[in-house]
Amino acid sequence: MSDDAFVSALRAIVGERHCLTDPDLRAGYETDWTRRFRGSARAVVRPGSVEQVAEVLRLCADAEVGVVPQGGNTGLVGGSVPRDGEVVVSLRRLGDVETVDLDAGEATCGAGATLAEVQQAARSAGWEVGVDLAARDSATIGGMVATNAGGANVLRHGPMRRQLIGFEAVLADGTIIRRLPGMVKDNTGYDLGGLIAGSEGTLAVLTRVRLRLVPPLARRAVAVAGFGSAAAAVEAASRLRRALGTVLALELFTDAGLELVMRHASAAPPFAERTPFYLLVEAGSDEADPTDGLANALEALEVGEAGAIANDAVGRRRLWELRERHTESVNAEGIPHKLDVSVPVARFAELAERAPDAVRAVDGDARTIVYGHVGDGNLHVNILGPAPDDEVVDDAVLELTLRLGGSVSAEHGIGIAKVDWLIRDRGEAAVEAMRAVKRAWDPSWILNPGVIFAQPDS
Ligand code: 2HG
Ligand code: ZN
Repeated sequence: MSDDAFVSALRAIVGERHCLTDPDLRAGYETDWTRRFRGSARAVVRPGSVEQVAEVLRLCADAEVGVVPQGGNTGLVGGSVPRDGEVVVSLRRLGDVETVDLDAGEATCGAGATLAEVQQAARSAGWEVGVDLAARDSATIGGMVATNAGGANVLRHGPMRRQLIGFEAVLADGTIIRRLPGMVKDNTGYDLGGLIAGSEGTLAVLTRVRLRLVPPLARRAVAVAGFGSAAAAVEAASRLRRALGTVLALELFTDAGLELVMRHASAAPPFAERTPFYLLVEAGSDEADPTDGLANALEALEVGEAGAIANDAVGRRRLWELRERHTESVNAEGIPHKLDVSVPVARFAELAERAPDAVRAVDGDARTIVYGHVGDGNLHVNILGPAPDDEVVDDAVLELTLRLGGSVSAEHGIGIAKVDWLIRDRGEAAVEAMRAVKRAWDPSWILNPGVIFAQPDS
């Protein structure tokens, strides 16, 4: 089939308006959020139904054209942008939040609904989504399941895979599979939804998702405390976890990161004294106000005056922004290298302290900003300075992570950024088992080619 005939066939499926070939219109779909990863697409299509997604996939399979599924394009490892002439399938138009089951505490929505939209629907029905993250206004539920996104509340509710109780997806040959009734107990053969979760668009294209919801906590309090070392902050985090009934989040950031957030997000520091490390803790309760309990627990840590606490919505948001606005503030400084890694909690402080040294050892001019989710052992190492395709600093951080017994991807996925590291992390046998799944589900290798592992003949 000629290129023109292929594009005409795409147009016939999704309609003229939803098949973008003009470079200006494609541009926003072709570059990732960090601007580090970009490529060009043969076309961007925006299907309006699962049937249209299925037809697009059938056409692409017949023509042997790669498909890059895309939600909110907030991924950070290059997995949602084209590499070389694929068709980008944007799921944004499948954005309805169809039902919230009040009794069961479950929501069903299109893959293109944003997290904020689902949170809004859940809240107005008296429920809450178990996962929350800073990109909530753009990140879509389909993309979040496809990447098994984590965020700040994994400590309490787990990542996206744990919220998933039903899905609808289109396989590489255009077959639709659907399992949406929503039953927590459903041991009926292989857990296909669990497999699609975290497969980064390489096994199927998610079109609809059913999520379990969690009961909202009536009261919350957020505190930020300052520490002289990462080790002291991590030690405090585990003491707080034991002392407080319900801990929703335990987050770490540094003074270098705070400086950037103050510069780019017009934020004020949490308190007058500046310290090398900061720990943010959020506690919740169904009944009594958790503020006193949190304040007492912090006092017992003896961090002196270097603490701030808030239980009203505005005050809590102000403290949360100091942590959540790191990503955009780092981006405002330049194109970052982003390493999202995790280590056993016992090695977390060591990683946070040693990562900047490991970077400095290979690039004396690079700037390293670390922040992350202490409770999960998940550190985000952001590096500014090296050219986007210079991977020396990336390798140094990933090397250190493996030496500390960690994982090269905690919550952002492998994408195209860490393909070479997958085998070093998992070993040949495990990666071969993953490839076998890929071959069975997508024999022509058209779904998100180049993501997670290199194509067989490349
Ligand atoms: C976060 O925890 C996100 O804020 C983004 O996972 C991490 O910017 C990053 O590196
Ligand atoms: Zn994170």
